[in-house]
Amino acid sequence: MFEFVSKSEKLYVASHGEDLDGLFSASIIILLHPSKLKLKFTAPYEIKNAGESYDIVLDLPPPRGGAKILVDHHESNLPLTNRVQRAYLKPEYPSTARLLYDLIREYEPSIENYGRTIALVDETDIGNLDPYSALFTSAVRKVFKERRGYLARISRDLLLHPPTKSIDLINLPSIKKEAHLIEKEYGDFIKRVESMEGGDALLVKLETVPAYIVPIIQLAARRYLFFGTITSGSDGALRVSLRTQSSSPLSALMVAKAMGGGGHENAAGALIMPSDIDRLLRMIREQLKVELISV
Ligand SMILES: [Mn+2]
Repeated sequence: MFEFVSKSEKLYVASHGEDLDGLFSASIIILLHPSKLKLKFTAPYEIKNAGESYDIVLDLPPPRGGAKILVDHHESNLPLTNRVQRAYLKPEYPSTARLLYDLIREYEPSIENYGRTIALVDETDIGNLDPYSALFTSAVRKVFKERRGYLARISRDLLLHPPTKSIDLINLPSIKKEAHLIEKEYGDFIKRVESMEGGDALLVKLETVPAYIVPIIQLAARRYLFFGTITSGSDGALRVSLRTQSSSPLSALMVAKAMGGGGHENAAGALIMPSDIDRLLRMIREQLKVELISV
């Protein structure tokens, strides 16, 4: 893995552009291969059926077009590993960045300078978000949607100012402004989310607030056994993002898979059609008392 990255003349790399894990996994590749690197930030629902091929795919399902190397930790991508020449896919890992770090540290011990940042990536990727990391992730999603080319700058910034605490994330020079804008615009909304009382199961449909606010809304997820957000995706489809407690009788992954999606046991998602919402509600209602609200 390390030899391939350091010896290749040119590298075409795809990484997940919607969260810290994807961004910092890209940072690690930048660190090893600073020149002639073509980085593409994308999302699972975009790359899964794409015909394009890559040298390295990080934290994403491998595309139909294939890849030389896949580094990932999503269990639901295991059936797709036949699309790649070499797959490093370990669902037991909390983050792809940690897996990449472990694959590389033997050859490049200097990477251990980023050990505390990797621990922060782990925390955010297993869903332990706090208001700072949620705000950071919202800002990243906004950038992903509005000016994706800027994400590489954030990946470089993560190497220059390695964050070790969640508050460091929103103080990164490349994201600070965006994070403050979101905080200013949705501050009241954030307070409302923080005061949600909790319960069995809740689905939140976003109608008046943008989809990039989802990570902030998910701060309420730990107060519910089963928690979901529904946002509008492309061409009429809805994007469902699910979070569950390990004590929930229904896991996020079970439900996401039944709806044609995937992810991790307690953090998963799917693209569905509006007509599928009833089926989703029925499936949850069999096990839990569920409420659907719009915000
Ligand atoms: Mn990840």
